[in-house]
Amino acid sequence: METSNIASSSSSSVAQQESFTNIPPTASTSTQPSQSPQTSTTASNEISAKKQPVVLLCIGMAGSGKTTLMQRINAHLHSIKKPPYVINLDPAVTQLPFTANIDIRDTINYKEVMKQYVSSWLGPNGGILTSLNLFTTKFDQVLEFVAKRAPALNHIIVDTPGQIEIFTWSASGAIITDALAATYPCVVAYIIDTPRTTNPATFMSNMLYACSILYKTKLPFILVFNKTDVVSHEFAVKWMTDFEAFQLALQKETSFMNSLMHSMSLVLDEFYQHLRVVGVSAMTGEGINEFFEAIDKAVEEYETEYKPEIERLIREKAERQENEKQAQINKLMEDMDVSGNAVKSQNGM
Ligand SMILES: Nc1nc2c(ncn2[C@@H]2O[C@H](COP(=O)(O)OP(=O)(O)O)[C@@H](O)[C@H]2O)c(=O)[nH]1
Ligand SMILES: [Mg+2]
Repeated sequence: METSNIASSSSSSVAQQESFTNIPPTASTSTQPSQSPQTSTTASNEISAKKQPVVLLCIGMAGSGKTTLMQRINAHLHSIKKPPYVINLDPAVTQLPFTANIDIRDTINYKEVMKQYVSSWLGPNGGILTSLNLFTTKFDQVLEFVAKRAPALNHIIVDTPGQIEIFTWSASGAIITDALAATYPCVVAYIIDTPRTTNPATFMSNMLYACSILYKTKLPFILVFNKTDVVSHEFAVKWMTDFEAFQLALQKETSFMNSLMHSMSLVLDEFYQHLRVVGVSAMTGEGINEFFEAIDKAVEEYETEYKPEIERLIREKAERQENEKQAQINKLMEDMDVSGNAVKSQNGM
């Protein structure tokens, strides 16, 4: 398969957009990137001590309003003359309300990926996953582009695919997240469709999902209740801070799962302690200042709690790689010595 066919021939790039070199040919045969671009190049680097822009990862279920919120954040930051660097990682989105500096769609043609992998019956989700995997093979280039612009930036905002699990549970998603978090303060904004979460059972399953993402990404986390122009998020705050109130709401639901939900809500109570909650309307802009205040607090948390841990992991990984390298060199030396002896004995020396 020709990988160049996958690379989009889109000529819609505008001046500020970055352009990539072709996807390496090996990318066409592998749908699972195997190594982090960041760790392969800068594994031994400490996180830079100078002030770095904040990376804001917008994650959430399809239709929760990630893209609309990205546009709101983008507009807000432009209005205060601090334009962000914008990355779109959703290959299947048809229209973006903002111009991305880096757009996965300029490099990967999602429809072409689906066609070319038709023999393996790639459905829409498989197409998005494969596109993301192919893009991840180029993520070192993305990091270079970002690094060049970083000194002049305050924010890097990242839109992720509509299908939440593709980003949060794929190898590519983890590689991209880890690579960004290894260099920049990184914050997850988990976007929730508030009007569709007013049922206690739905609310709890959404919270459990958020909980799993928190533990998966291990990054500072903001719960963003979106669409507050339709339904206020007060009920959610009440449920999260007043355990009895949530139990009462649960009891009103006559369901065979009540006791299970009761036990799970006990677990979630602990999870809520680690969260920042804001209500916004991406549509009207309501709550956007509180949202930015939450980001500032999350960055403080990153600096004091997450950064030392990430640095420790990077150091450990670098040491492990160094040890492995040394072991391989030792093995090579031994092998050379053995073959040298063999040559000597063959020559009767
Ligand atoms: N009323 C209202 N609708 C919103 C808001 N944010 C997003 N939407 C709508 O929700 C739908 C999904 O939004 P989108 O940003 O594409 O969601 P995504 O799939 O998470 O990127 C669109 O129809 C948006 O217009 C909001 O704050 N209020
Ligand atoms: Mg979207």
